[in-house]
Amino acid sequence: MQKEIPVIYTPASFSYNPPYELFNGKVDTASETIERVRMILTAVAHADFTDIRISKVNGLPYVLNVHDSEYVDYIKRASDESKQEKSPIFPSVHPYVDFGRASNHVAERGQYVFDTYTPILPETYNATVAAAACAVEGAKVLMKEKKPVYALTRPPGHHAEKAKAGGYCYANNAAIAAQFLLDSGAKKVCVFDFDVHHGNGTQDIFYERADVLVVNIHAAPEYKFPYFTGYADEHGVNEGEGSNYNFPLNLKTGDEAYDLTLNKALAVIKKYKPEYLIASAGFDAHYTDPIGGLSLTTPYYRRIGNKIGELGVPVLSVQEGGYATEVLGQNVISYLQGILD
Ligand code: Q9C
Ligand code: ZN
Repeated sequence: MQKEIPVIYTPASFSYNPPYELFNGKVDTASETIERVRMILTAVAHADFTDIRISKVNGLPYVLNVHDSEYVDYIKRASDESKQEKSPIFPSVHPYVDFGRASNHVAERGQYVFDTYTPILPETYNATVAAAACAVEGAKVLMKEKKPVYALTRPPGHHAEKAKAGGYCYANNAAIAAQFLLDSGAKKVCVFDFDVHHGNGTQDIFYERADVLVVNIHAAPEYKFPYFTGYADEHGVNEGEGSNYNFPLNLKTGDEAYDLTLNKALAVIKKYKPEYLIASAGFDAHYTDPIGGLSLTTPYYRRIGNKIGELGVPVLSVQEGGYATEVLGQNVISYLQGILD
């Protein structure tokens, strides 16, 4: 059997460079850098089991199948505004009543972006649509070839809600791929998210639906971003009741304890019997990650890949976080190798 993993990326991932983030009111170094994709691409180029492709799809129609058109239009307008102003766009006032209406550009900044870590730059809109296209192209390959695929998406996606950006994410690449598979005839898809942060965006998008099982393992919201969601009792509502699972972990959780939780999460997935699995693959649970807080090792990412591979479900891995740039490429390779084993 031929063993290879197509890697799909876009040059647009190299086009934007967040200058800083605002953390608790102070200017802080941006974590989500171009260096991240550079390190991953270098690592996959040196691995002999990868087949590197550039995405050619127009992502916009697929983005609009998941995100509100007013929100997508805002990201586009704010990108243009950033270019005019020669300055990144940050929010300052967030909606403080649930009947709030955003009718000027200051209000919109708070309406459509939920934190101060996610600036909008001149290139944000294009890069966002192009990254989503990588995930869709990955899903197309998955359907056709029924083999593991990896979408090297930057900006990442799992914090982006239907109508809000946040956590360095503007379009939810994994959710867009899942929706594409459903629109192409699949009945049951699972998104499994092992980024160290809770995938609040993916949870938001599918919270009332039973056609997508969303399973998350992450550092508990008591300690880590996104702070307000990711508790174990968030199970979904209405039709979606019972198709959302959260496995929050204590800080410093290492390979061994993580593995017990991983087994529980995979048992939930097995029981659901998805036709396709989308892995929201973040590598910020690594012990050297500057913002993560958990303690996984590089060899353990291979175990995660092994166990995902053993499910016997075609899997599309979509790149999320991972900020220890020195080891990011090795972590990705370790994980992908694990899927193939
Ligand atoms: N300056 C993803 O991993 N926290 N997003 C920043 C440190 C924001 C992470 C605090 C974490 C967002 C895709
Ligand atoms: Zn993360």
